[in-house]
Amino acid sequence: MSDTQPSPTTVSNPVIPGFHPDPSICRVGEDYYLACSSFEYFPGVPVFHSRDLVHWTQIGNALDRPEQLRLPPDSPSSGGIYAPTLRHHDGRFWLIVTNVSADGNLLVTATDPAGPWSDPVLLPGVRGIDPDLAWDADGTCWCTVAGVSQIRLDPRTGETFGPARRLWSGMPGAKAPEAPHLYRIGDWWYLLIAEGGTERCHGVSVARARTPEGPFEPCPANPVLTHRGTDRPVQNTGHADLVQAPDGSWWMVLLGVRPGGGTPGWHVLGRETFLTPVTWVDDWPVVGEVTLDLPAPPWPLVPGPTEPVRDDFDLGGLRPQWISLRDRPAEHCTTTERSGWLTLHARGDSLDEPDVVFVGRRQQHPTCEARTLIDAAQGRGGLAVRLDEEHHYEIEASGTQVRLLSRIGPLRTVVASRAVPAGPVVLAVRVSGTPLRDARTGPDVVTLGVEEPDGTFTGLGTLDGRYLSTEVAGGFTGRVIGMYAAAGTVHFDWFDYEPLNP
Ligand code: 6LW
Repeated sequence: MSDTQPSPTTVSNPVIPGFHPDPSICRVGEDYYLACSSFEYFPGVPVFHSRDLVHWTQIGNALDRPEQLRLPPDSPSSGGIYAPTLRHHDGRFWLIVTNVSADGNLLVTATDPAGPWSDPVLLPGVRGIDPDLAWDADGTCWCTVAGVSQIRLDPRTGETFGPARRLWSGMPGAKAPEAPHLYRIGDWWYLLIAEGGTERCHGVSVARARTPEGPFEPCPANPVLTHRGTDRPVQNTGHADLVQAPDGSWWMVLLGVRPGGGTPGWHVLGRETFLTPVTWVDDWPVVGEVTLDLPAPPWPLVPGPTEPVRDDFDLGGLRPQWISLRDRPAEHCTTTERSGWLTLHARGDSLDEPDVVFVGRRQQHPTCEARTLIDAAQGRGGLAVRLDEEHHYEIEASGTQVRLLSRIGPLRTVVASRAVPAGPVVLAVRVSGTPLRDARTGPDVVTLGVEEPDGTFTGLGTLDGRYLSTEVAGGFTGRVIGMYAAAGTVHFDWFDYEPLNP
């Protein structure tokens, strides 16, 4: 932002769009760091950096080695890596997280949050999901998990001490007390939780005590945040974490969704990371409404590097935004076999398979376009919009044939096919909005096709986007758009992703 340009009065939420749920945040000096869940994708636990809480840049992934992240081939979509907690203590970064498909709770540390992160310390004594770390002034480390219960932990060895103790089970009648975070703020210990379930009834509640072990008294105003029963454009608000800015102000990061279409509303980008301010009244947090246009924070904004539209795969390795399914063995995925190309050697024979070779990036905008130049002379592969193994649309090339395929639950369809000239061909996907005609209008439509030799786009079909939404497919993730190989060897010269104007 140049000195002459006035600072904006509002900033856009979500601050980290696309499926980046269960955010956990910490601050070191002027720098903020944030980590999110990643489920069946490898590498796992994306780590972000910001100087202003508004602009975030992914700096790596905490679990980027098979020794850290075991995701068995039969592990389900939306299994794997659930909610992390990221903290800075005693000169190091600490990240605790649950692998529900193997190992359970584990802890990794780093001096540089961009990595490398340590091999995991397994935590067999920590039972439950959504583990949190908090340290007392005497150095005692308290680990709190969903439910909500707590156990004393040595984070360096993983040893636990004594039985887990139930601290609080949330507000009467609310289900799923989870996502606990424990903070020492002033004379109080605060216990922040999510409850109501991560769907439309999601909310945030808080309790406080004079010691980290309780007893905790609930805030009279609980839930301190929920959008349940409202017509607000951001829904499912919950799973929050608190951070104090250098100027003493308090802020909350949390997950939310942006449903589109008629009723019940379908969200396709997964649960995204939002920001909202927090004030304090009578030593209780008061949380601002989570809006799409957030009043700008009272400090200079520091935009990060602009993400390029095109990835030419010429960096010698893949950028941290690229994710694969459960693993990414070098013998199946390389950018060195053909210099400046991404080469995929097939393993599974379609996107219905959990071990299909896939490299994708989160869809982060309601309307967007993705394109790739594919050489499928020696195999079969293409460009896909994926929610999970049972919900995906793809434009697939093999030699001089291109097909549009769809998988919706039990239904597999070859929607269209056509011949293309021999040689590399540009495949393209366009996601665009749909005018709200009636209660049954879906959230968007997905057009998949090819670019002719003269560059014009020819769609092979336009499919209803509701079938690639969480409300239809279920689960905890959001759409990922990427490249795959289903037979033989397939090469990709470049990949473009850019938002389109609504
Ligand atoms: C996570 C739980 C939740 O462990 O969903 O939204 C689970 N909250 O806290 C997976 O994201």
